[in-house]
Amino acid sequence: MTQPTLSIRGIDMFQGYLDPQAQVSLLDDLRDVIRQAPLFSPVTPGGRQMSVRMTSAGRYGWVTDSRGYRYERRHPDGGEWPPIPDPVLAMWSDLVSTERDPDCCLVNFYGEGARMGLHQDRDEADFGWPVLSLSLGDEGLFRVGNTTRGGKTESVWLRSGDVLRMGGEARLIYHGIDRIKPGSSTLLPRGGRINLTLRVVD
Ligand code: MD3
Ligand code: FE
Repeated sequence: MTQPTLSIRGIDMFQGYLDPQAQVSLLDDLRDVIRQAPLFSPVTPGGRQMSVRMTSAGRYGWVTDSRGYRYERRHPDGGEWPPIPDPVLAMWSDLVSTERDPDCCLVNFYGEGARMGLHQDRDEADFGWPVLSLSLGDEGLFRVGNTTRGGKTESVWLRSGDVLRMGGEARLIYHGIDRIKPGSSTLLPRGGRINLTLRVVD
């Protein structure tokens, strides 16, 4: 059983879960994913373009546009999402469950200046399943709030190879990424940060 290195408000952190060699290898798999399902710039239902670019792998992908936030079986370009890479599924089996695989692996790309405001993840049918997240590339300043809007927050830097698990009460906690630290990792040749988020959708 892998033990968390740190827990913040019920969010379990596994710092350095993936070693540098495994990160490089996974990056190759992600290049295949992005070749089959190119990153796109999502627009919120309110009409604002997000600074994070996204794509997905798995049975479902997460999308947003003027029609709302939701999961879809196809990429906005019309094709099916590629399969979730095996090393990502192995991480899920180790830290969450061998009973079932996640339905969606959301791929978020943060270039310099990209951020993600405080939000809850609540587009899924069953909050009983944890969410798992992996950080790759430049460090990102992660902000953790509460299960309701407002109140005090805590922040922690997420580094390349770090994994977070959000289950139980923490599943519906408000969270976001304030900024990334350009040049803090050599994993991505042109810099930036990638976050993978694994979820059971239906
Ligand atoms: C806490 N992504 O895609 S990962 C997202 O780094 C998202 O790209 C951020 O928030 C990123 O929705 C944060 C950490 C994370 C992911 C899901 C959570 C924290 C969470 C769900 C519930 C609580
Ligand atoms: Fe989120």
